[in-house]
Amino acid sequence: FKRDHHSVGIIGAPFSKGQPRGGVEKGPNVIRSAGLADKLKAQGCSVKDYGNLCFEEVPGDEPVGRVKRPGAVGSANQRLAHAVYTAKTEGHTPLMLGGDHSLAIGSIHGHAAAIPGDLSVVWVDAHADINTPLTTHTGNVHGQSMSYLIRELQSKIPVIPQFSWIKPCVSAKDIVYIGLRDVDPEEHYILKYLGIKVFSMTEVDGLGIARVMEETCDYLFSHVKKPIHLSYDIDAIDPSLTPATGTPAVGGLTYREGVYITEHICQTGLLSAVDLVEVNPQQGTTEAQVQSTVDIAVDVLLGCFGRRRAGNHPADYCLPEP
Ligand code: NNH
Ligand code: MN
Ligand code: MN
Ligand code: MN
Repeated sequence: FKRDHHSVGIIGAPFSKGQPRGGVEKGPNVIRSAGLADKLKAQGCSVKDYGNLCFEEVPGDEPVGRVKRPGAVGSANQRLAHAVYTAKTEGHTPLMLGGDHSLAIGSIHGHAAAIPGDLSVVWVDAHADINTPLTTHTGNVHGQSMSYLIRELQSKIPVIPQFSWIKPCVSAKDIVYIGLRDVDPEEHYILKYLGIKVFSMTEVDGLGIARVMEETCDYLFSHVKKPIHLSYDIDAIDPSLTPATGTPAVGGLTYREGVYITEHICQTGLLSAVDLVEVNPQQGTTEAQVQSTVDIAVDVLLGCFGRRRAGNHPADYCLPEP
């Protein structure tokens, strides 16, 4: 297998207006404070931290139909798309620290713009985040991100002026979902209608995570090997382990399954950009709950960038001579 040394471009996206709960904008700083950059360097990565993006206040940001905060969400994602495009173009593997999952719109958009062909998306989440503006019950854009990006769904997406810069850039056949267990009926219909590959928690239970990952890669690599965009919502992991998140859903991935996914994707050599979203320190009831959530988020990211539980050593290591 390949052992590629990533240059990681960290982009903090302290944004929370794709959903109603405050605190998720603190995600980038709490994840950094857990020592992410030093740990990545210790395992052989180079790291460029681009810092946190600044998002503008959008006055009078009234809903468009059911879609809440379209101005703030649209402009934050446009800014993020540019940042991810820049990091990718400068030779880094963008690592976007959210913030809520509406940020996947900008992250995937910027990634797609920076590579010559198409990309594939591995979406690890309890939720499908594929509601259209017309199917959403909550109006929260973090539950709609994928709908704006999938080419085959565009005839079902009404015009939202603040989102007019978004060009659908992902094909339905290039998407794999892992970890689903809280899917709205309309989302379930959309997944079937588009024939999207889904490994829900039922498949994780039935096949085991090793076969799920094997089948994920067989499926994605059956034609050309496209660069992978991994969009990892921390609520994919069981809330007993990662409780500090806005919409916890029981029956999630174990720590081992959550990390195995990243180890497996790393060893394909095709990982091209990563999102880690929905860590919300204000949703933890104790300091230990927050710490556990953040520590697991960091371990997930270390797995993305070369950490293996069997152990690691620098490529140029030499045993000391007596
Ligand atoms: N499906 C719901 C919605 O559309 C919940 C989405 N919440 C998430 N997604 N946390 O990852 O709002
Ligand atoms: Mn999500
Ligand atoms: Mn492209
Ligand atoms: Mn989720």
